Amino acid sequence: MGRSLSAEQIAHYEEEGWLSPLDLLTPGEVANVRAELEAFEATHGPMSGRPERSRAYLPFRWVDELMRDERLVDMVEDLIGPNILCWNAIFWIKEAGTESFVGWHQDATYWGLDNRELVSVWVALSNATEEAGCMRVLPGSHRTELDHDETYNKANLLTRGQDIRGIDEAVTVAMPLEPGQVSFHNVGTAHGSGSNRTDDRRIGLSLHYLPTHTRQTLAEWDSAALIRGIDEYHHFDHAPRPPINLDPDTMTYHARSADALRRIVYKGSDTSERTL
Ligand SMILES: O=C(O)CCC(=O)C(=O)O
Repeated sequence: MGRSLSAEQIAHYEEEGWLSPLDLLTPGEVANVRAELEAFEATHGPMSGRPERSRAYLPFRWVDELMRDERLVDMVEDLIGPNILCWNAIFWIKEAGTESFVGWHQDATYWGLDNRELVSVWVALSNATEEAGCMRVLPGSHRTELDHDETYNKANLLTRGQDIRGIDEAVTVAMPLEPGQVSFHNVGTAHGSGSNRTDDRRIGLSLHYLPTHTRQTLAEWDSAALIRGIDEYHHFDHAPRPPINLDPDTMTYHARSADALRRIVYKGSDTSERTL
Protein backbone atom coordinates (compact mmCIF):
# COMPACT_ATOMS: atom_id res chain seq x y z
CA MET A 1 0.00 0.00 0.00
CA GLY A 2 1.39 3.41 -0.97
CA ARG A 3 0.31 6.91 0.10
CA SER A 4 -2.56 6.79 -2.36
CA LEU A 5 -2.34 3.75 -4.65
CA SER A 6 -2.97 0.19 -3.51
CA ALA A 7 -0.25 -2.48 -3.62
CA GLU A 8 -2.18 -4.08 -6.52
CA GLN A 9 -2.23 -0.82 -8.50
CA ILE A 10 1.51 -0.30 -7.97
CA ALA A 11 2.26 -3.90 -8.98
CA HIS A 12 0.06 -3.51 -12.08
CA TYR A 13 1.97 -0.39 -13.15
CA GLU A 14 5.31 -2.10 -12.60
CA GLU A 15 4.34 -5.28 -14.44
CA GLU A 16 2.29 -3.82 -17.29
CA GLY A 17 3.75 -0.31 -17.66
CA TRP A 18 0.38 1.46 -17.35
CA LEU A 19 -2.45 2.16 -14.91
CA SER A 20 -5.85 3.63 -15.75
CA PRO A 21 -8.38 5.12 -15.04
CA LEU A 22 -7.95 7.01 -11.77
CA ASP A 23 -10.10 9.88 -10.51
CA LEU A 24 -8.34 13.20 -9.98
CA LEU A 25 -10.36 16.39 -10.67
CA THR A 26 -13.98 17.12 -9.76
CA PRO A 27 -16.32 18.23 -12.60
CA GLY A 28 -16.00 21.83 -11.36
CA GLU A 29 -12.19 21.67 -11.27
CA VAL A 30 -11.89 20.20 -14.75
CA ALA A 31 -14.33 22.81 -16.13
CA ASN A 32 -12.13 25.56 -14.64
CA VAL A 33 -8.96 24.15 -16.18
CA ARG A 34 -10.59 23.80 -19.60
CA ALA A 35 -11.97 27.36 -19.31
CA GLU A 36 -8.45 28.68 -18.57
CA LEU A 37 -7.09 26.90 -21.64
CA GLU A 38 -9.87 28.10 -23.90
CA ALA A 39 -9.64 31.70 -22.60
CA PHE A 40 -5.96 31.68 -23.63
CA GLU A 41 -6.84 30.23 -27.04
CA ALA A 42 -9.56 32.87 -27.56
CA THR A 43 -6.90 35.59 -27.53
CA HIS A 44 -3.83 33.73 -28.84
CA GLY A 45 -5.24 31.08 -31.22
CA PRO A 46 -5.24 27.27 -30.95
CA MET A 47 -2.78 25.82 -28.43
CA SER A 48 -1.62 23.14 -30.90
CA GLY A 49 1.45 24.52 -32.65
CA ARG A 50 2.05 27.29 -30.10
CA PRO A 51 5.27 27.33 -28.04
CA GLU A 52 3.25 27.41 -24.79
CA ARG A 53 1.97 23.90 -25.62
CA SER A 54 5.13 22.37 -24.15
CA ARG A 55 6.79 23.08 -20.78
CA ALA A 56 3.32 24.53 -20.14
CA TYR A 57 3.93 24.85 -16.39
CA LEU A 58 6.02 27.96 -17.15
CA PRO A 59 3.49 30.10 -19.10
CA PHE A 60 0.46 29.08 -17.05
CA ARG A 61 0.02 29.36 -13.28
CA TRP A 62 -2.97 26.98 -13.48
CA VAL A 63 -0.81 24.26 -15.08
CA ASP A 64 1.83 24.80 -12.37
CA GLU A 65 -0.86 24.35 -9.72
CA LEU A 66 -2.32 21.26 -11.38
CA MET A 67 1.11 19.57 -11.64
CA ARG A 68 1.61 20.20 -7.89
CA ASP A 69 -1.85 18.91 -6.87
CA GLU A 70 -1.18 16.84 -3.74
CA ARG A 71 -3.73 14.19 -4.75
CA LEU A 72 -1.79 13.59 -7.95
CA VAL A 73 1.71 13.90 -6.48
CA ASP A 74 0.84 11.30 -3.83
CA MET A 75 0.06 8.82 -6.63
CA VAL A 76 3.27 9.76 -8.47
CA GLU A 77 5.30 9.28 -5.27
CA ASP A 78 3.92 5.75 -4.98
CA LEU A 79 5.41 4.99 -8.41
CA ILE A 80 8.76 6.83 -8.43
CA GLY A 81 9.61 7.72 -4.81
CA PRO A 82 9.60 10.92 -2.75
CA ASN A 83 12.09 13.17 -4.60
CA ILE A 84 10.20 14.32 -7.66
CA LEU A 85 10.80 16.66 -10.60
CA CYS A 86 8.32 17.45 -13.37
CA TRP A 87 10.24 17.47 -16.65
CA ASN A 88 7.48 18.50 -19.01
CA ALA A 89 3.79 19.35 -19.38
CA ILE A 90 2.31 19.07 -22.88
CA PHE A 91 -1.15 19.73 -24.32
CA TRP A 92 -2.49 17.06 -26.67
CA ILE A 93 -5.48 18.44 -28.52
CA LYS A 94 -7.32 16.77 -31.37
CA GLU A 95 -10.02 18.99 -32.79
CA ALA A 96 -13.49 17.49 -33.37
CA GLY A 97 -13.72 15.32 -36.47
CA THR A 98 -10.10 15.80 -37.59
CA GLU A 99 -7.49 13.35 -38.88
CA SER A 100 -4.87 14.09 -36.19
CA PHE A 101 -3.50 10.98 -34.50
CA VAL A 102 -0.50 9.95 -32.43
CA GLY A 103 1.64 7.18 -33.91
CA TRP A 104 2.82 4.26 -31.79
CA HIS A 105 5.98 5.28 -29.94
CA GLN A 106 8.12 4.88 -26.84
CA ASP A 107 9.08 8.22 -25.27
CA ALA A 108 12.32 6.74 -23.87
CA THR A 109 13.68 6.61 -27.44
CA TYR A 110 13.75 10.41 -27.88
CA TRP A 111 13.94 12.05 -24.48
CA GLY A 112 17.60 11.43 -23.64
CA LEU A 113 17.01 10.28 -20.06
CA ASP A 114 19.47 7.86 -18.49
CA ASN A 115 16.84 5.60 -16.89
CA ARG A 116 13.30 4.38 -17.53
CA GLU A 117 11.75 5.65 -14.32
CA LEU A 118 9.83 8.63 -15.72
CA VAL A 119 6.08 8.31 -15.30
CA SER A 120 3.70 10.14 -17.63
CA VAL A 121 0.33 11.21 -16.29
CA TRP A 122 -2.32 12.07 -18.89
CA VAL A 123 -5.07 14.30 -17.49
CA ALA A 124 -8.33 14.25 -19.47
CA LEU A 125 -9.80 17.75 -19.88
CA SER A 126 -12.59 16.46 -22.12
CA ASN A 127 -14.25 13.10 -22.64
CA ALA A 128 -11.47 10.87 -24.00
CA THR A 129 -13.49 7.93 -25.31
CA GLU A 130 -12.28 5.42 -27.89
CA GLU A 131 -14.32 7.32 -30.50
CA ALA A 132 -12.53 10.54 -29.48
CA GLY A 133 -9.13 8.86 -29.95
CA CYS A 134 -8.10 8.00 -26.40
CA MET A 135 -4.64 6.61 -25.81
CA ARG A 136 -3.84 2.93 -26.27
CA VAL A 137 -0.87 1.11 -24.76
CA LEU A 138 1.03 -2.09 -25.50
CA PRO A 139 1.17 -3.86 -22.10
CA GLY A 140 4.64 -4.95 -20.97
CA SER A 141 6.42 -3.01 -23.73
CA HIS A 142 8.30 -0.86 -21.18
CA ARG A 143 10.81 -3.70 -20.86
CA THR A 144 11.76 -3.72 -24.56
CA GLU A 145 13.07 -1.32 -27.17
CA LEU A 146 11.11 -1.32 -30.41
CA ASP A 147 12.16 0.10 -33.81
CA HIS A 148 10.57 3.42 -34.78
CA ASP A 149 10.01 4.75 -38.29
CA GLU A 150 10.19 8.53 -38.67
CA THR A 151 7.41 9.31 -41.16
CA TYR A 152 7.08 13.11 -40.70
CA ASN A 153 3.39 12.57 -41.48
CA LYS A 154 1.71 15.95 -40.78
CA ALA A 155 -1.39 14.36 -39.25
CA ASN A 156 0.80 12.57 -36.68
CA LEU A 157 1.15 14.89 -33.66
CA LEU A 158 4.63 13.59 -32.79
CA THR A 159 7.74 15.64 -33.59
CA ARG A 160 9.12 13.25 -36.20
CA GLY A 161 5.88 11.47 -37.04
CA GLN A 162 7.25 8.45 -35.20
CA ASP A 163 5.50 5.12 -35.68
CA ILE A 164 6.37 1.61 -34.56
CA ARG A 165 5.55 -0.75 -37.39
CA GLY A 166 3.68 -4.00 -36.90
CA ILE A 167 1.95 -3.39 -33.55
CA ASP A 168 -0.84 -5.97 -33.19
CA GLU A 169 -3.76 -3.74 -32.12
CA ALA A 170 -5.57 -6.83 -30.80
CA VAL A 171 -3.13 -7.10 -27.89
CA THR A 172 -3.17 -3.38 -27.07
CA VAL A 173 -5.34 -1.81 -24.38
CA ALA A 174 -7.46 1.34 -24.70
CA MET A 175 -7.34 3.82 -21.82
CA PRO A 176 -10.62 5.78 -22.12
CA LEU A 177 -10.98 8.57 -19.57
CA GLU A 178 -13.81 10.76 -18.36
CA PRO A 179 -13.07 14.46 -17.88
CA GLY A 180 -10.94 14.85 -14.73
CA GLN A 181 -9.63 11.27 -14.75
CA VAL A 182 -5.97 10.38 -15.33
CA SER A 183 -3.92 7.52 -16.74
CA PHE A 184 -0.30 6.63 -15.99
CA HIS A 185 2.24 5.13 -18.38
CA ASN A 186 5.95 4.45 -18.12
CA VAL A 187 8.45 6.27 -20.38
CA GLY A 188 9.21 2.96 -22.07
CA THR A 189 5.61 1.90 -22.70
CA ALA A 190 4.60 1.92 -26.37
CA HIS A 191 1.50 4.07 -26.82
CA GLY A 192 -0.46 5.90 -29.50
CA SER A 193 -3.96 7.11 -30.31
CA GLY A 194 -6.38 7.33 -33.23
CA SER A 195 -8.25 10.31 -34.60
CA ASN A 196 -11.17 12.10 -32.96
CA ARG A 197 -14.49 11.13 -34.58
CA THR A 198 -16.66 13.02 -32.07
CA ASP A 199 -18.06 16.56 -32.18
CA ASP A 200 -16.05 17.81 -29.18
CA ARG A 201 -12.34 18.50 -28.93
CA ARG A 202 -10.26 15.75 -27.30
CA ILE A 203 -8.07 17.63 -24.83
CA GLY A 204 -5.34 16.09 -22.69
CA LEU A 205 -2.51 17.50 -20.62
CA SER A 206 0.41 15.14 -20.07
CA LEU A 207 2.65 15.66 -17.03
CA HIS A 208 6.01 13.88 -17.00
CA TYR A 209 7.53 13.20 -13.57
CA LEU A 210 10.97 11.81 -12.85
CA PRO A 211 13.06 11.01 -9.78
CA THR A 212 15.73 13.62 -9.04
CA HIS A 213 18.64 11.21 -9.70
CA THR A 214 17.76 11.09 -13.44
CA ARG A 215 20.25 12.63 -15.90
CA GLN A 216 19.74 14.22 -19.31
CA THR A 217 22.23 12.60 -21.72
CA LEU A 218 21.53 14.62 -24.86
CA ALA A 219 22.24 18.14 -23.58
CA GLU A 220 24.50 19.92 -21.12
CA TRP A 221 21.58 22.00 -19.84
CA ASP A 222 17.98 20.99 -19.29
CA SER A 223 15.36 22.10 -16.78
CA ALA A 224 12.58 20.62 -14.65
CA ALA A 225 10.35 21.84 -11.82
CA LEU A 226 11.01 20.55 -8.31
CA ILE A 227 7.68 19.20 -7.08
CA ARG A 228 8.37 17.35 -3.84
CA GLY A 229 11.28 16.22 -1.67
CA ILE A 230 14.95 17.11 -1.96
CA ASP A 231 17.09 17.34 -5.06
CA GLU A 232 20.58 16.27 -4.00
CA TYR A 233 21.73 15.91 -7.59
CA HIS A 234 20.89 19.13 -9.45
CA HIS A 235 21.09 17.39 -12.82
CA PHE A 236 18.30 19.71 -14.02
CA ASP A 237 18.05 23.46 -13.53
CA HIS A 238 15.04 24.15 -11.33
CA ALA A 239 12.33 25.91 -13.31
CA PRO A 240 10.79 28.95 -11.60
CA ARG A 241 7.11 29.05 -10.60
CA PRO A 242 5.08 31.56 -12.62
CA PRO A 243 3.55 34.12 -10.21
CA ILE A 244 0.87 34.88 -12.85
CA ASN A 245 0.01 33.64 -16.34
CA LEU A 246 2.47 34.77 -19.02
CA ASP A 247 4.77 36.44 -16.49
CA PRO A 248 7.53 38.13 -18.58
CA ASP A 249 10.51 36.78 -16.59
CA THR A 250 9.09 33.27 -16.54
CA MET A 251 8.41 33.51 -20.29
CA THR A 252 12.08 34.38 -20.88
CA TYR A 253 13.00 31.21 -18.96
CA HIS A 254 10.37 29.29 -20.96
CA ALA A 255 11.98 30.32 -24.25
CA ARG A 256 15.37 28.98 -23.05
CA SER A 257 13.85 25.82 -21.64
CA ALA A 258 11.72 25.11 -24.73
CA ASP A 259 14.73 25.68 -26.98
CA ALA A 260 16.80 23.18 -24.96
CA LEU A 261 13.96 20.67 -25.25
CA ARG A 262 13.66 21.19 -29.01
CA ARG A 263 17.38 20.44 -29.42
CA ILE A 264 16.99 17.26 -27.36
CA VAL A 265 13.98 15.82 -29.16
CA TYR A 266 15.30 16.73 -32.62
CA LYS A 267 18.87 15.54 -31.99
CA GLY A 268 20.09 13.69 -35.07
CA SER A 269 17.11 14.85 -37.15
CA ASP A 270 17.41 17.31 -40.03
CA THR A 271 14.24 19.17 -39.12
CA SER A 272 12.95 21.04 -36.06
CA GLU A 273 9.78 22.48 -37.50
CA ARG A 274 7.41 21.63 -34.67
CA THR A 275 7.21 23.28 -31.28
CA LEU A 276 7.85 20.18 -29.22
O1 LIG B 1 -2.50 12.34 -26.39
C1 LIG B 1 -2.14 11.31 -26.94
O2 LIG B 1 -2.91 10.64 -27.60
C2 LIG B 1 -0.71 10.86 -26.81
C3 LIG B 1 0.00 11.47 -25.65
C4 LIG B 1 1.39 11.01 -25.46
O3 LIG B 1 2.04 10.56 -26.37
C5 LIG B 1 1.97 11.10 -24.12
O4 LIG B 1 1.31 11.61 -23.20
O5 LIG B 1 3.11 10.64 -23.92
